[in-house]
Amino acid sequence: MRKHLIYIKCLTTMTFVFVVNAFAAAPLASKVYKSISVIPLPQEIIKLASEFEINRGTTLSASPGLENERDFLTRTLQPAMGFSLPQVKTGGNIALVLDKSLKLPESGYLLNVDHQGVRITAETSAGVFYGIQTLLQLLPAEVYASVKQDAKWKVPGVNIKDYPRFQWRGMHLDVARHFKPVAFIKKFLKAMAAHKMNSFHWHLTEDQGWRIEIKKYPKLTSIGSVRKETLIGHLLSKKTKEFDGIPHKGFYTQEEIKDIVAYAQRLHINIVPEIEMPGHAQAALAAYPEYGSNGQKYSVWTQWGVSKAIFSPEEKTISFLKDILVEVMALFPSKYIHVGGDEAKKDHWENSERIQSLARDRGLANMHEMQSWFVSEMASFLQENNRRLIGWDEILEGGIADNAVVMSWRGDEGGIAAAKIGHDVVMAAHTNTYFDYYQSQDKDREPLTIGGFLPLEKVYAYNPVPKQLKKEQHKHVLGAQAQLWSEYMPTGKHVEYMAFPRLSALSEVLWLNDEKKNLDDFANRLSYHFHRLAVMGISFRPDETYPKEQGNGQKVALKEKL
Ligand code: TNX
Repeated sequence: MRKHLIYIKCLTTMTFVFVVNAFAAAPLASKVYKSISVIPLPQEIIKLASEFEINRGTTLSASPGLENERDFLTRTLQPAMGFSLPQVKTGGNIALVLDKSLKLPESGYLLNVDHQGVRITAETSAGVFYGIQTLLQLLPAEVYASVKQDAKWKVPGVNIKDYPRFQWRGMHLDVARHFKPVAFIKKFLKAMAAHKMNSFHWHLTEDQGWRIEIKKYPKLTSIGSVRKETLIGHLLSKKTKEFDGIPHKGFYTQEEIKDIVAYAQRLHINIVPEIEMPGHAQAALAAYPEYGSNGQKYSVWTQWGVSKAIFSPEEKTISFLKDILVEVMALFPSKYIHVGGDEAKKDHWENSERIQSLARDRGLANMHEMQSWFVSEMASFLQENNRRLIGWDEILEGGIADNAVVMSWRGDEGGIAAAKIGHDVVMAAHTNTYFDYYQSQDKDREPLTIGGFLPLEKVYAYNPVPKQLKKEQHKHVLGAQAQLWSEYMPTGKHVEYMAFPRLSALSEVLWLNDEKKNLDDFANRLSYHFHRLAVMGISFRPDETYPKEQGNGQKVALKEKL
């Protein structure tokens, strides 16, 4: 059992530092939890005896360059407080300060609260932003409400020094199987930011729908964003498949995407767009069959699983996809552009004389090498445009493109193999990060999912740096992310149910150093964090295991809540 250290400093003439084991010293620990239940837990907290009250008289100042962070704080507090904090140039009771001399790890910050006020200091605006998120979590959960309270809020005295363990703290969301509106995306981004997560992987194209407007190829959305109907129930549950007869459609215009990207930037979240290739291409090929591999006419897929529809590896298709990436790059400033690469069934390549002869001309031994050639074309194109390709771990098969980043989903193995040969990796092992899996083994009470079982504890236990890596290879692990594949998540509410509270657990995996993690301590803080999620209007899955004293033994069908 790892020890979890909380430093408690009493502001007296003498300073006492108690080292508290959250398991052993329950009474003292629980006092701390009442006032401090920040998720993810800061790296170092020293609790002070004094406190500060935020009220109508409290002023706010911000260094030049922190206008966005200042506005974020005032905008967040205003609805609940019923007034905006008055601003002063310098020396506010709440002071947001940029200080280039701190020498904290990347995105780190210092947060000091005492009877005189609140001071958040960091080298970067991102650091200040994370300090603000911590400050919000030192306040009552009601700060996230939009009901005017004319608040007088006590902030507990603390000295916090904090910084993230990983630079990639991600969530993926599949909006292709089931489209989600702009308002939901923004709500989700805001909730991510509250957990100090900074990378949103937006899965925009699939067999079952193309969700991003591309001006040069309008049929991608006029045809590719609409499917006639959707499979009812689980893919594997019945011999005769039934469909709902209801068209499912939706896409984001470029204007909407720009708006979401700008919104995310204000929350210090980078959006990594994903355009799937060469597989998961059926919706695109329904619109433009000429870029397929066997001349087949398609319609946008109405069921789940992996379609055999695959882009052809011919020059004209490569140009088509590069045109699409040009528009994608114009919309997304992200250094990383995701091109999928997963689950590409090669049957139509194998069976095509034309593609076999192309392989011979290119000196490629098999269709894995053909996929590798395909991905390398995209990698060099992205690199010429000063971006980096990222793809699912299948991009290792047949030889990985220079400079490509691997997203390791089938387990840790892909990530280990890639890091060993010097490639950067993002860990996304389905065993610990697939939030489309069941949250409980009592499956009858849960909404239908794709399968699997991923309880909160298993998410919390994840260590994105595999033991097999040598110390000098650790730097290649950029971080990790969880996946929300939406075959069985038709609504935003349903996504929230699958995401929370597992996202809260993941945020701590990604932020807090591994040796400081402690499941029981997290569970205690989570019991208060649930109030925050509720005030934010998030339809989280109520947790019956943690904290142990909660849960009245009543078993309700959780799926009825959706
Ligand atoms: C595998 S993970 C997929 C997705 C599915 C998911 C369901 C990956 C790269 N591909 O297309 O939605 O499993 O869990």
